[in-house]
Amino acid sequence: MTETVLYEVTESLATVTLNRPEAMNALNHETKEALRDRLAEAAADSRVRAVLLAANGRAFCVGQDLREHAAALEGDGDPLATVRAHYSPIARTLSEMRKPVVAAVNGVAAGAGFGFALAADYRVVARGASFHTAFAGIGLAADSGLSWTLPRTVGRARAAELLLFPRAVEAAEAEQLGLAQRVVPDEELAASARAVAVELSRGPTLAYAALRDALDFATEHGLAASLEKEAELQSALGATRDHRGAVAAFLAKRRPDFDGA
Ligand code: T3D
Repeated sequence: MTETVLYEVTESLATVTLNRPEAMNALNHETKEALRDRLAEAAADSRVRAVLLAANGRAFCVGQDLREHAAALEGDGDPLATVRAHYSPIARTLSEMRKPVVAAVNGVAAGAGFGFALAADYRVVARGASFHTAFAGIGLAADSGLSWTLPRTVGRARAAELLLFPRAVEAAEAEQLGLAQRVVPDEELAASARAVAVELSRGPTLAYAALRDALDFATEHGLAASLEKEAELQSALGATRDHRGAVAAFLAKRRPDFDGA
């Protein structure tokens, strides 16, 4: 049987690939379980220093598999229990792992698929791809962290517009809004996204984790507290091999070699 999520570790990069191309990578139970577990594996593996989230086929991910969801609506129990069981843990792992995450957005990213892409640190987006909140179109609000990440990325007013009036946000607009950090021709997506992820996988992993912390902290706190957080994080990084080695490399006019420690 074909695996719905592929997982590969090459050197210090883990690549997690959604692999239900015939279903536009809609998230059925099996795919959600596999995605949640593979991402947790990448987060816990100390050899892995960056994660690339990619997808096979013409879509990135169209969110919940609505055929499966329709069946769940007819059954007993809470048909939305999957939000706590799958969507929230996946969004948290993507957002909180101690290493950077790159999303290669090859096609439409809708609903939870949009949420997962936005939980990444860096989105490389194919010119033919798009983002679609989708939720209100089926009478839902938001999950997979979208109510948290979207206003932080595009501002509250634009987030409200995109959530209240779901529509396809094409790549060019996504770049203007900050949803896409890099837009590339469709045929260059795989190589471009991989190059970004490989570069991050060879970088100062602890500094990247601290940057995640600092950015998240600063969105919730004032200047004084954020300055204190910066000082705390910089002090901790001062003791790392990567920092000391990079300073020595700079003075010796060499390129630094980071090993993530
Ligand atoms: O359990 C819970 O529900 C809670 C969790 C929620 C998390 C979520 O993600 S909720 C949001 C679910 N997703 C959606 O509502 C998106 C639904 N899809 C669309 O709005 C559109 O398909 C797209 C905007 C994503 C893409 O449009 P387009 O024109 O490129 O494609 P299409 O023609 O609409 O769809 C192509 C096929 O994919 C079609 O099937 P068919 O007619 O060829 O047999 C369509 O039904 C199918 N498809 C698209 N999205 C889904 C789907 N099948 C199942 N589930 C889907 N989400």
